[in-house]
Amino acid sequence: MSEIYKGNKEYFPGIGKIKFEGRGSDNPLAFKFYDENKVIAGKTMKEHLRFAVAYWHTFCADGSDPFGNGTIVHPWKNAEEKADAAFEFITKVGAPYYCFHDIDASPDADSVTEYEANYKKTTELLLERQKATGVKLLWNTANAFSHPRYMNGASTNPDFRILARAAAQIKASLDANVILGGENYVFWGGREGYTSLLNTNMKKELEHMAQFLTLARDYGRKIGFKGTFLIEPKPMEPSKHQYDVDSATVIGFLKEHGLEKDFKLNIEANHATLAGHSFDHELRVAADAGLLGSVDANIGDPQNGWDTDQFPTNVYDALKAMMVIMDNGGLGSGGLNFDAKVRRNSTDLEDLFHAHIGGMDTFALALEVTDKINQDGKLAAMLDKRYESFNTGKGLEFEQGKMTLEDLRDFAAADAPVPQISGKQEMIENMLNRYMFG
Ligand code: XLS
Ligand code: NI
Ligand code: NI
Repeated sequence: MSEIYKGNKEYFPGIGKIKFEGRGSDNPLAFKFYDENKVIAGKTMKEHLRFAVAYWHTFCADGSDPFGNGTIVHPWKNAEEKADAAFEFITKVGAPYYCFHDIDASPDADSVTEYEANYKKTTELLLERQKATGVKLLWNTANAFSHPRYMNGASTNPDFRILARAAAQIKASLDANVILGGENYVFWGGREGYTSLLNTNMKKELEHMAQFLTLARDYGRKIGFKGTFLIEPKPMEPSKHQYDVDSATVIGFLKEHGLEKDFKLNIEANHATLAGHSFDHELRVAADAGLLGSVDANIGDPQNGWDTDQFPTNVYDALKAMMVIMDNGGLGSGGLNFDAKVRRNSTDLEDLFHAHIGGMDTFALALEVTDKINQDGKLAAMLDKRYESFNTGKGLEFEQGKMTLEDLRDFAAADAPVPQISGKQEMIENMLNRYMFG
């Protein structure tokens, strides 16, 4: 198993394996906080954080936006060169995982059989490189939103023939997943939604989506997929209204259709903010339902109302996310996938390294601070204390379902005046700053 993967050509010359140099280092191509072997709360940083590189952004995105052509030129052209570049990059940056859409890695084709044949070849390319490096597949997925055929949706398309065409992509992607030993499989419903209710039978579309996911689940299990299926909520963009709006909506949908044993949620920070929530809110809702599966680690820009997919550099937000993730006992088979791209004017290939180093350092810091908070125990104790009236007496009876509404009334009528108890928010916020910078 080689440290750095080398294909026929070196795509990132002059950059070696990114090393941990610590806080004192001013080497921009070194980790200041991410020390993969450092043990925190019984596991290494690498085991806690389970970083993944996203094929679509890092090896495909060319900087184009609705107003401008691509600005970033990639020297890799075909699937094999791209795979070489990908594994060179992933091993240089030291991420244990990667994620991809079918057509990020493999050439698309209108004919299903040609598409499948391409995908088979690409799967072999990827498998060889996984074996040579030890890099693993966190998840793959099918892009059933870019091609014009999906303009009215994939599994929610009003035309059955398009639904079936999407199924061919999902089937092939599950086949590839099993060969590559993927730990999860993702569904992000880019165009599973509507642009106008006037031409949409929402009930029918949602039933189709549930039926489609059920068939995918059954097929995956049949061919030996043992990992977790993940749904990635997002409220809009590209659709005006996407059906998988947020964690709570997806949890309700999974439970309604009996899918909650096989499916969990992949929470993306920028999708949370688009839904009008915070990242930690979405993680918390999923974790509380026992359905937190994985994370797409990125950030949006508060001045932009769209999915800017920026690399996570905000330690405060990452900290609040890590607090939920650690409280959840980690991410299980999930990980932190950088669903993030460099800005359109970050045109050096080296910028891909700066971006990932920053993201990895940000979550490493967040992990360290979360551990400090947990070791100290003060925050957890304050949280417990806030609910202590439910630990004994009538409060406990209420929690145990032993009280009626009349009992509550009688308790209220008999009890002494209730003291005012502060929520102490500012004090807690100050404590967080001390944990971070103290
Ligand atoms: C788009 C999504 C997408 C999924 C994978 O907003 O984040 O990249 O993660 O299809
Ligand atoms: Ni995503
Ligand atoms: Ni996104």
